Amino acid sequence: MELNRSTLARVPAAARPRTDAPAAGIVHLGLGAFHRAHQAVFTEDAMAAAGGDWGIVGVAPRSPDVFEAMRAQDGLFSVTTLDPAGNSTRVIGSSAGQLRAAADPDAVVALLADPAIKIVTLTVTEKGYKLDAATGRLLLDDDLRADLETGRPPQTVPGLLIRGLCARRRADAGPIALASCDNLPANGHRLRGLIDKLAAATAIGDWVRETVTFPGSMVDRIVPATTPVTLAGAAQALGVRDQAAVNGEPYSAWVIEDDFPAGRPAWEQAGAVMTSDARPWERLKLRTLNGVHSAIAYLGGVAGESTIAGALELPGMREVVRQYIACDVAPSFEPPPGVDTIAYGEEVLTRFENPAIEYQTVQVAMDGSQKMPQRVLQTVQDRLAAGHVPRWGALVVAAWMRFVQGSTDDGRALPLNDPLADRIRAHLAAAPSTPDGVADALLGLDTVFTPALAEDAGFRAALVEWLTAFEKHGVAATLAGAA
Ligand code: CS2
Repeated sequence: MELNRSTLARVPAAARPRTDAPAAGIVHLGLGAFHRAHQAVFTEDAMAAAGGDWGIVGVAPRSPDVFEAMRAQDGLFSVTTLDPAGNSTRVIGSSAGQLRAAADPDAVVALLADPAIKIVTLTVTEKGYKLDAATGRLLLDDDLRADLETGRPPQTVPGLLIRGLCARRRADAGPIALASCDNLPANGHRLRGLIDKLAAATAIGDWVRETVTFPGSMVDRIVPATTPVTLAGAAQALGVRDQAAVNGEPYSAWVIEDDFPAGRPAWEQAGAVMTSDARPWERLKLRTLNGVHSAIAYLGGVAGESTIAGALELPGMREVVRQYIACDVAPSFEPPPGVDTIAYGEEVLTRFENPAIEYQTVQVAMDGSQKMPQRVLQTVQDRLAAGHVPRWGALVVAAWMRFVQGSTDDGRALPLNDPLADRIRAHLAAAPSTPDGVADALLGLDTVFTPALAEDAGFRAALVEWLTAFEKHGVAATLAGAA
């Protein structure tokens, strides 16, 4: 039997939703596991504590799977918290409908023009924003151009948002907040910049400036991709099948800029922190948590480890990432008041060690061209600007360069799942496969490396040194020797 409103009575009482079929107030773009284990839970808890019509209409950009599953289940799904001290599962009831952008873009546009909708949240991943990862500038590719210049149903996220905002203005549906919940630096400012630029071309620029806000936020919870084991665990805990189940770690955090002109759920009553500037928190999290996650993923992946927790057990790995945090990450920025970056980094390592999470190295490794700039390269750049060649930062970049060559040290294939995959392969194929050749080929990717970074001789030398060590000894022995 499937989870849905009519089978809820079979679910243990303590696991049932804390809200009851709320009316829609939020549209969320990106129905992935992260959203379901994060914003959907905060919003349900906020409504349970303080009420309000803040049901979430979830929009799946492309993939039909989650959309179909949630639709069949009346929008219900469960979140299991994987805690070494004991798991707990609860059904989340904050959903107020589902749409598929690819199949029904007009319905999404109509919803954005509905006065009941007061907030749009986004988890569309780094690449969804069509921004140059190195500089944050708009990437006007063929897809986005077609969305803007032809009357076709929009296929990109920026195209969809602009079309929706134009419709909202025509309908005079009032103010709205567009809140990015992706792991981008200054995500609110980036989204504002993107929409401002596109809005100017559609003559709604003034209206956007007066009516639309772009609160930034730092989002944090480790949510591995759902597997058959996730579904089996959820079925056992609930007594009914749940095809949209997700797992997450016990830790969960959300720091949000309080700039919602048409109101918002009482997220602070659900544990979120409302602030006037989330950027210091985003930088701390991106450079420390995500940067170290990527470091472990590339080093561990090439050494043949399939999970982050497993990769942390490689001899030397913990010591090397601690050096990276202490020598390169921590000195690269001012942390938020009262936070010590090294202590934060230790907490992050403890979270990564959670054996129940089984986060795949290849999952973190994907889209490296979009992730490396804000996670690692800005750290490197800030250290170089301060007159230090960041030895450990260079190791992390070299590990990415080694990973994208496509095989583990013992010759097994590694996936290159990245929007720049073709360019990366072409750059590598055009250069000699020596450490110097690989470094130069990949430093030439101008949407990943800024000119200042690509032309820094000290940084290049450090990269070549690590790539040479990988070639001679492999990653595992390099880590063991470096620690
Ligand atoms: C991870 C993140 O897959 C990845 O790239 O680094 O999804 C990470 O688990 C979250 O940002 C944690 O909040």
